[in-house]
Amino acid sequence: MAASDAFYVTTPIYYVNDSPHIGHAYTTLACDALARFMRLDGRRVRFLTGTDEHGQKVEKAADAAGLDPQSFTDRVSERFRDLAAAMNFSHDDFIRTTEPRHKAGVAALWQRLVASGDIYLGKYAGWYSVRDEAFYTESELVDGKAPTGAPVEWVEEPSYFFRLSAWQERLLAFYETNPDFVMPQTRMNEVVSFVKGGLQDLSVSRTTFAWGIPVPGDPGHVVYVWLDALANYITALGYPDTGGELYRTFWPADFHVVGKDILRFHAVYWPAFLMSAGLEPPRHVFAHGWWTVEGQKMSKSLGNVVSPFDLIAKYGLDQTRYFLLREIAFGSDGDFSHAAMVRRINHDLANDYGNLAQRVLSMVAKNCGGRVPEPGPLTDADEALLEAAHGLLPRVRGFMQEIAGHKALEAIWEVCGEANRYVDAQAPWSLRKTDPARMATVLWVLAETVRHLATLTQPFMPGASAKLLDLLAVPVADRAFTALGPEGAKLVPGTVLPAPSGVFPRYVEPAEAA
Ligand code: ME8
Repeated sequence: MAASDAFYVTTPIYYVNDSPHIGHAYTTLACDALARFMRLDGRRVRFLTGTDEHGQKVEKAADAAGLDPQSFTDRVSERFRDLAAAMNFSHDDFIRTTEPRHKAGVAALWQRLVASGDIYLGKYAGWYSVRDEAFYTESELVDGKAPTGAPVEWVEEPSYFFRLSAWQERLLAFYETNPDFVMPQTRMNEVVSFVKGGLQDLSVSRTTFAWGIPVPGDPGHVVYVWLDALANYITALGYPDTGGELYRTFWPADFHVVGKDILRFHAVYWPAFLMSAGLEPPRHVFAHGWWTVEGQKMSKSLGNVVSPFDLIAKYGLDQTRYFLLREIAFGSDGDFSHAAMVRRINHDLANDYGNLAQRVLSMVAKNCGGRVPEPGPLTDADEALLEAAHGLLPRVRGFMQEIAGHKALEAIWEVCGEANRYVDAQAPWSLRKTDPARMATVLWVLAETVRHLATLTQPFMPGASAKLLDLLAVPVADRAFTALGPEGAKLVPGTVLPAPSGVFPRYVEPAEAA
């Protein structure tokens, strides 16, 4: 049983057959925001990402690049680590399936499954899709292709099988006692009906290529890449050392976050492997939706693959992070478009949030001698705004518990809107001459509100939020969520503030800027 304050979140480990695109950046970003949120909320967090480096798909990609698989995976895996740095991801560990710690863990897991009597030697004859690294039955094919549209080839080879068919009832019982094992709920329903439809034993070794982990005791076979890959979530915790600190603290995982394309592997095969090995299944698998680009499927052949590196260069890092997390409901599909990106940057970030912060900070600089103003008695309007700001954390926490980052941001922006309306209604600029004490109160209430907003936007936009907190001279020790709410830390009147500067510039088309 994991420690009660522990929180373990994982991304899929990405195939190194190709460079990272926004789909990969998206999943890890959602996990990063969640991990950052939980850390600021006082949880002991472990956040894992990595690369999936074995299998026929990677072997073929290496071959096409004219490299041996290890040199090739070293090179492409590096691109994913570069992405993590470029996106400011805060993972605690990056696992590569070619590492000795992982290979040893997979071999141990295999032996455990053999000991459970769930693995037997047979012969596979059926369809295989290298692109999906998945086996398909004849009845699953659509127009001679995998249901995903990927090409398939006929494969006949000796193979070890996992007795998945024997796990049907136990999986259904597990889903029944853990109805939110798969999130969102509609995905849980899909998984249940898939398993109710009957399960076939799963081929878990291949013999027609060599780039993989050898089957213990039978090195003519390599372990099926999905059994190899799924094990990363525990090998990164030191499995087979289940008595070790990491494993004891963090397993079972709180969330495996995946795209909907790989839900079946995580929600059916993985809990079956784990239960067979006498290990606990994860608490939740969250399957998110799919990004299209300007209304089209993102694909190399269409030449419309969006590089996160390009987005960051063009729009800025926190702008990119904000857009991806805010634009679509986590779980639903969504579309990336330049117009939508610019709308979010100029409307939500520059006009709503940036402008609020800029107005408040520049009035404080100009009219309060660049120091946090001293508040007097509070009016109902002041109390109402502060209450809204104080009430944000429990609301945002509730949303983050279901990885609804879009709802969390929506709630934060509601308060941002309220603060903008309050500035207009209170008109502190005209109080300067008539009632400077009241102006000071209004500006203090606003600065406190901005402090709440900036503290809460840290998980989503760590760089810009830190800059805002710097501009409010919030000590680093007061940036965790314990500093929020009526009992939290407050801005101290008289504190000297740095000279204000804009945090969210408007996006101007290069042609307009020239
Ligand atoms: O499947 N929209 O790796 P992979 C949203 N190695 N998310 C997308 C996306 C898109 N258009 N395209 C990709 C694998 N993703 C296995 C995983 S885990 C034990 C092994 C994201 O490189 C999404 O998270 O094909 C999807 O599940 C993942 O990338 C697939 O990455």
